[in-house]
Amino acid sequence: MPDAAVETRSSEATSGGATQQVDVAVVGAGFAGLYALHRLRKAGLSVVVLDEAEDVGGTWYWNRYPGARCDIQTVDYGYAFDPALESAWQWSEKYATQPEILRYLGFVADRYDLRRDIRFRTRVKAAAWDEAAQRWQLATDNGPRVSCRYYVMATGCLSAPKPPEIDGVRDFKGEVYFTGRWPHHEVNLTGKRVAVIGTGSSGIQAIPIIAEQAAHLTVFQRTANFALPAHNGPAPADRIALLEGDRAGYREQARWSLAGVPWPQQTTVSWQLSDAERRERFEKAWAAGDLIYTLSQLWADLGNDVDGNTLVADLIREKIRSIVTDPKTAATLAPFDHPFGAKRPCLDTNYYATYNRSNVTLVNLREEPIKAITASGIATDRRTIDLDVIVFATGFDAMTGAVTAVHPITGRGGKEISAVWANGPQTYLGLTVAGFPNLFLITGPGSPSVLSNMAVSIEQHVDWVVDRLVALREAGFTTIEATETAQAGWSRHLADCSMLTLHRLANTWYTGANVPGKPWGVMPYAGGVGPYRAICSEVVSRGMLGFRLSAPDAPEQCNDGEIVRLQPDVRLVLNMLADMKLPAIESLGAEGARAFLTMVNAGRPAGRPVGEIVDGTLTGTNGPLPYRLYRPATQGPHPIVVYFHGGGWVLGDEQSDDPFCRDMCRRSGMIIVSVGYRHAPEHRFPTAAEDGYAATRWIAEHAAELGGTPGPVLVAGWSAGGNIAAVTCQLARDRGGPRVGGQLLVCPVTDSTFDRPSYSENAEGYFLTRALMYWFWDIYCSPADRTDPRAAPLRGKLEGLPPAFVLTCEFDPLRDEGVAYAEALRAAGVPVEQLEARGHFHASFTMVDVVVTGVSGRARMAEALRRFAGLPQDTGQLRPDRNPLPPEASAAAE
Ligand code: N01
Repeated sequence: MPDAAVETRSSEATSGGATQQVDVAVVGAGFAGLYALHRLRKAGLSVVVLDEAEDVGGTWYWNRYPGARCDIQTVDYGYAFDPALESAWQWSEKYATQPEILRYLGFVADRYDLRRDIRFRTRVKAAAWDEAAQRWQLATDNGPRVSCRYYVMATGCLSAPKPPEIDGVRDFKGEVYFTGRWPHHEVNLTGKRVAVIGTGSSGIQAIPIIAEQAAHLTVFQRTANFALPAHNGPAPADRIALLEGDRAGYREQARWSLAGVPWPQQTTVSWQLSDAERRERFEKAWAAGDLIYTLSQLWADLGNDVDGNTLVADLIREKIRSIVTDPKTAATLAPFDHPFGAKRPCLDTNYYATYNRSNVTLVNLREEPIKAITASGIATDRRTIDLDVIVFATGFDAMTGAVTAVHPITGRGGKEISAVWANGPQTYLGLTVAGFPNLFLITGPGSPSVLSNMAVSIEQHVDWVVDRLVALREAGFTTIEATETAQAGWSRHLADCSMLTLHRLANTWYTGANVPGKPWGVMPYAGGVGPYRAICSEVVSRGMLGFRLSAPDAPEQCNDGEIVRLQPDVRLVLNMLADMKLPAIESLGAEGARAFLTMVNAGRPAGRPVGEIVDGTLTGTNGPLPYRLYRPATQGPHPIVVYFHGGGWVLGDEQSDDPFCRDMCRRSGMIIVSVGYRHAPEHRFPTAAEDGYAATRWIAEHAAELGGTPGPVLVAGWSAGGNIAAVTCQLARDRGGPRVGGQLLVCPVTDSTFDRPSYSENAEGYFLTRALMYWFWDIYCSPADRTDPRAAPLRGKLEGLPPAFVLTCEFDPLRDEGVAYAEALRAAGVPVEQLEARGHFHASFTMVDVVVTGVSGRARMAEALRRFAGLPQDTGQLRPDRNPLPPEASAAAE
């Protein structure tokens, strides 16, 4: 029975009467369980590992289908904790086969004498937290029960096969196999009519080999997947040389990398490269045969921007068409419904070429779905295919299934983990779960796990857990448990991280979309291996933040809180700035600060192309002012937005917010005119305010010459530029024009007092400091003038102003005065849309293509501008990154 093949993996034996008492019980004797056993033992803890298999290997024990091999290069896919182990083992290939990896794990088990503490053929039937004993009690199907202080799930991420979900499986009279539970005996497919259902990594590896054996192979494909050629062979000499040149350095670099393989971070973006340069990079990657290289080294926007991604997806589709001779089959094999990398891409050997064989047929389930499996084969709604063998390569109930499907786990108050996770997994760090004391998940949901080189992530998790258990013992604690606050904060951080990548745009097991009824959510941590490692260390250095530590005879210790409140990319930017130990801007003097800003701007990603950029001069009150005009690529005329840059009335010019102006131009489809207003200390208050007003008037009067539509102009500005935009609206109302149709205020300065909470909460550490704001104010405006509404628009009359969009950032000294302005505008009857951006800092939304999590906020700003101008809402044609975000994702930045 196929279902039985999935569900019944070991014989049912009865538990003995005795109970095995240990410090730690570990479930799973794969990569994670073996290393956990080794480290726990070395730490002096008594351990038992339980596994229903007959030997070590975990996923590599079960997944022995034809063609199974690793798709991370074997130089990177192994233990790195012991250099002597590394020298004692030689991989024979670039990508090792399943039998070789299994031999390796057996070798490791022997070398560290691990088998003596492993109970094979033993399934845990239930695990329950015993409140009285403060221990976990485990029932097993073979041998004694286990009582342990700590319980470690080393069950992997892909260990619970998914049921086939196709009617009639039980009726089939032929042979049935699951790639994830391939029999240990020889399976002879020679001369047989075989079907493979599923074209994920397992199917794509198995199909070419099965095609060579079978009389006929029919592949049932529901979703075409991206596959790259492995070009297997000996390990590449350059990687080996790199590793052997500095083994410790190589491994350390992997630990701090994004994916757990030591490739540098790519900074060149796709639009900086010509078509020929992109093709050259792609051909190099195609020839290299390396998934992580291809995902990370082509161009920086491949993984987070739909347009950057489409460029590579198109090149892969072109390759498929060049390999597969039948155009209809090639078209069916070309993935079309998800970005490259959003669903796990595959590494193949002769996969696409296999469809040129005369004994292989591809059935496109999108065109002819399976009606049922019958006694003799598979019936689609167009035909019946007679078969001797059906191979299900239909995947796994990933990540959560690897925990909940193993056995009921009952924590405090009788709560079961599957009930707690009914709406999606809740963890702290992907390692622990509130309400489940002393339970650890190795590479659990919420950790980098499957978005990383598992070998690296497993070692990091095991090391963290064992180090914590040792520290607990030394401190006299016996129980550790995540708090609800910490866990909820981690869920928010996970959702924020999911905005960094395109995984949310695919139906994939990463999000649970492959299992009917499973709650949707990007389950692995998408913020990268290195940043994650730093966070785990920070939890410890901040006094076990988010954990409750206790012991029967000791006072409880609980340092509650959220470990990451910043958006993940904001955190990276701020950490990078902190590491650079830059001087305080206000210590540089105005000239020094301007030179500093020029240097910083030179290092940022180039802005994206727009239709046209024109530099010109307009007439201000006291002479000419420079401007830079950004025109969309679409047919004009276009509404005009007059833009004022940030820089505290002291720094910057009409070019200094260039990427933001380009972005607004592309997203809104409007002309942006960035004004070079005059700066303090050369020109103090009210010069900037008056220049802003005069420039707006001039631009409105010259709209037609500039290619603008007749009618009101809009104003926008960031920071001090937001101040000028707000003031301009008031002056335009009071001085009889020009007509302003709307105002976009991004982190605006609206008042001249410093007593609101955001000034003290965010006084330091978030780039714009309180001291810097003091300095800006002192240079720009004397204290006597600061109550003038042209300096502090919050103090002006607000009735009759144009509609506003006010954006404020949580970690910004200016947050509360921005919020106050929005509230005051609303109270004065002005229509206001407000975005209080959680986890963002003052520069988040102008750091285009650096702070990727700012995308949804900028999309909303552009929509507001279009609304102010009376344009229809963007249908997706205008935006460069037309991400059809699920509602959860669009809300994440707020
Ligand atoms: O599973 P999958 P997998 N009717 O979920 C299809 C790792 N791995 O075992 O995409 C018809 O990727 C399903 O279609 P769709 C690796 O991380 C690593 O192949 O849901 N079709 C899909 O095509 C990998 O990602 C290696 O529309 C059905 C396929 O079955 C992960 O394991 C090797 C269906 C399942 O693909 C899982 O890979 C192998 C149905 N009812 C695996 N249900 C290495 O090399 C599902 N499908 C290390």
